[in-house]
Amino acid sequence: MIATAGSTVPKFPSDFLWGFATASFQIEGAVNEDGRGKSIWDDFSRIPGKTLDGRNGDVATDSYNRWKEDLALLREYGIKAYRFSIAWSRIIPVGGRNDPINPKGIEFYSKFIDGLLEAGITPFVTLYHWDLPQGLHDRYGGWLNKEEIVQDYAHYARVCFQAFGDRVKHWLTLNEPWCTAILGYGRGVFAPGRSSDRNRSPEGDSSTEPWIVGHSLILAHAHAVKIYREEFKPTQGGQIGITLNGDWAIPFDDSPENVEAAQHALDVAIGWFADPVYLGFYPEHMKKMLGERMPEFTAEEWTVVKGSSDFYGMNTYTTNLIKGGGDDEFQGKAEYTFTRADGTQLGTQAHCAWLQDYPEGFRALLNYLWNRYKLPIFVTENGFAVKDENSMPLEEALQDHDRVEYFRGATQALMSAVMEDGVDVRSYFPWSFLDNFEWADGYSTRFGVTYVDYETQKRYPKESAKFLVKVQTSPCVKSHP
Ligand code: GBH
Repeated sequence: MIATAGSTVPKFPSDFLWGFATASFQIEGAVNEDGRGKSIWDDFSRIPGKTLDGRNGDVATDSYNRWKEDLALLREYGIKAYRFSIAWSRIIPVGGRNDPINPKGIEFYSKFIDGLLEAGITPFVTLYHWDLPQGLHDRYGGWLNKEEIVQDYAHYARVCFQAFGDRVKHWLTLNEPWCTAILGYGRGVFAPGRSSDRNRSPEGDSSTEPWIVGHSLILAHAHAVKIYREEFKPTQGGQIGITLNGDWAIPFDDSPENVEAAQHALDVAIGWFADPVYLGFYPEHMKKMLGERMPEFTAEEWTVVKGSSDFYGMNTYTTNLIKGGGDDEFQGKAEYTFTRADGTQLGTQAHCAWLQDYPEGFRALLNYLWNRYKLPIFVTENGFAVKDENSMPLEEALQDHDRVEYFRGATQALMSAVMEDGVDVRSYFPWSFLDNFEWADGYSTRFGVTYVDYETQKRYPKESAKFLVKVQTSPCVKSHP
């Protein structure tokens, strides 16, 4: 709804969390320090051919050792909040509910959280950003084993609530379960690298495993939330939810087939997780598409799953044009393109093939999620990788014009969604605070608002960091008295 004279114009919330985001394996390095156990990404990223530049996560941005320097930079930026993730295998090196807890791991995050709070920065903590303890993968197949993983994850979550919940009031259970399931067990491009493609993966079954893994992920999330709400929330008083990836889907044209396909694309990208968690059912399209391969929840499980998130956690990067057809189940049997019917491109192309800049899609998706799930939205990731930034000289890379334009469009879309459409948005965390280990891309794709020179580990603010710091203090988003 567009606000008109006489109607109440929604205000921009004064406690809105502006910040930056990162994830443990992408920045920490120090994989053998202070008793950390291996994660599934350790060895996977060392296998030749698994990352574009052949590099791994052993050092990354060395943030485990340089956390004070990172904190000083966050403080210099003057942002209000910082989203980071905890490495499960630093807290419980082997991972399981009967395995030893590592006090050094707890101490590391505890000190970091204290440092953030002293700097007036709100910690926004992800419990799981893809770095499953290798020990659990070896012991029982990790996410493929629902009975075990749900209990082990719930135990790990409880340990974190106990250790950090007196100071952390914003929790995310899982980052982007779609990626864990599809990229790790369907396409085989992420750890643990399972798929049906025997040229790529020695083991795996892309037709069944992703759906089994998705099911375990939903239950693990829901049980952690149940524990938080029953044992911690009454005294600690924080909020907890899941964060999902999802990009806006526009029908390629207005043919009924393509209009339907766009909804199907959203059903698999978002509804697979959001419909069970927020509404209490799986999307019809998925049930039809997968038949007996779609694991069902028991009545008892549904009572834990339905309503298991206090807010909508949203990671979004782009918009796709959707055509019906094709047999890619991971896209809902729809085809994705950025090329319009008239041959033009949707927006500016990023370094990654899957990403173009289209701010209108961000606004549309915020409205879609608000109308469908009716909960406050925390935008926990949004960002852009400038084409060929990695091969530019430093001075040129710091002038990241396309990223600035991306964030200009995105923050304007965000303002419009809040102030004109009345969408309840509570945070905006650009991805990422630093250039970092970009998973299967290695270090060749840079998403940071801060440039990292991997030779020296020196950090340099890009134009986009300066732009975003300015936006959050601009008059229209300043606190209302
Ligand atoms: C985020 O995922 C991650 O949370 C973050 O760790 C990462 O660094 C950041 O994006 C930048 O990539 O072509 O089939 O491989 C973003 C969601 C979903 C975007 C999968 C890329 C590729 C699908 N991602 N998508 S495919």
